[in-house]
Amino acid sequence: MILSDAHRQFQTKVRDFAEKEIAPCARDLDRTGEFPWNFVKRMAELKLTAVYVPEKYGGAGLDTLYYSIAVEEIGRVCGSTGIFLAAHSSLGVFPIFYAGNEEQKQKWLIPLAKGEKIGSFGLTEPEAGSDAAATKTTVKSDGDKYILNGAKRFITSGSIADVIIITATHDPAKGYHGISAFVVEKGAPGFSYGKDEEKLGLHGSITSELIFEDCVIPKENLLGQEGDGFKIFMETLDGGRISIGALALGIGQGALDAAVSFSKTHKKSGKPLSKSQSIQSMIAEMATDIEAARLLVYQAAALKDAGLPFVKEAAMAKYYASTAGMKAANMAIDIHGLLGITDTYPVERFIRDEKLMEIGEGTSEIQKIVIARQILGK
Ligand code: COS
Repeated sequence: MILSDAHRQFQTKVRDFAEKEIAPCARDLDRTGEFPWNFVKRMAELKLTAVYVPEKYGGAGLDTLYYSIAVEEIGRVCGSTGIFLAAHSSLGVFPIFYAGNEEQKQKWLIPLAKGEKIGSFGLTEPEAGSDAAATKTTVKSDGDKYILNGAKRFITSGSIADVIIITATHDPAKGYHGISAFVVEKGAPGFSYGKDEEKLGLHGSITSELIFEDCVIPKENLLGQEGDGFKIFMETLDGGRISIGALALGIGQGALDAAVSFSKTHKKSGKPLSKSQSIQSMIAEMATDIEAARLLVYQAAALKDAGLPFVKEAAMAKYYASTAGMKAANMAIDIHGLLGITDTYPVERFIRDEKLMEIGEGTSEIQKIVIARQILGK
């Protein structure tokens, strides 16, 4: 897909920022597991924390294609910073942008979009992941308040977020019709944190457990109407899949870049590896897969921007880009040989970070269910 001049200029700007400021720190971030607060501040200054949100609500006033390019370029050098951006923008910001009333937008969307506050999204529970309608967290109405009880798990940026959008059920017997979406603010009475997870990859990203014990929130924190929560979350995930596709694409591109550079600078029998036909074959396969992933991601973004159906295409983009990215990261390690499994080169980090793209925000199996239902009907 040919990008417009404006999209290409934006791509150059984000690439420049990612290469100059984030790339030199990506290895240390992975080693120390420290959250990149300084990059959050820089992304806010560069208006990257809510690229697609209109300027009147604190965003950059651009579109989903710009946003996908931003996530891709940042993911190309650092998966941890990329997942922060994707989770904040697609999962923390979007539900309020999409389903919030004007008062909620003024209160939460503007500071989230400006990057002054961090957003997060609590759907997954210890016993409800892929089956999103099986939410066990309950909500009870109590005068002008709601009382929440339950727990959420594997929540990106959960314990550092200022604003978290969660689901809870009024009545499990009602299935997805009984689920509502709520805004919970840091410090709400009865809201606490379990442990942050130690993960295979994305070490600079925080993955938390959230606990609600008679947690009290005002009635004004309901998003949409009671019972709208499942659909708000499904539609949020539809867009989120584009951003995870973009991140998977970026990480895969990073692995390809590393493999190309290594094959040109390292020799076998006196000749650069890049002169070997078997290496050329691997590079060609990786590059073709990555380009196909890029087309799917950009297409899903362009459809969303045009107001056209994009559910199937977003699921395809996430499924294909994470599969292609994993394959590329694996081949990049093969091209590096044993050096590829050491931390001298970034490819071992890329494969660990990329693995999470196949699982988070809906596994590949879930994406296939979504795609098949769009083609075959339910
Ligand atoms: N976009 C918009 N609406 C959707 C939707 C989507 N992608 N998927 C389902 N819906 C709507 C349906 O249209 C239906 O509404 P109506 O009854 O008015 O038609 C309602 O939601 C229930 O749909 P369905 O019966 O298909 O829901 P299921 O319980 O069968 O679940 C899947 C469908 C598996 C697709 C859903 O549970 C899912 O996406 N799970 C994965 C969740 C996930 O990604 N978790 C990762 C962690 S969150 S970061």
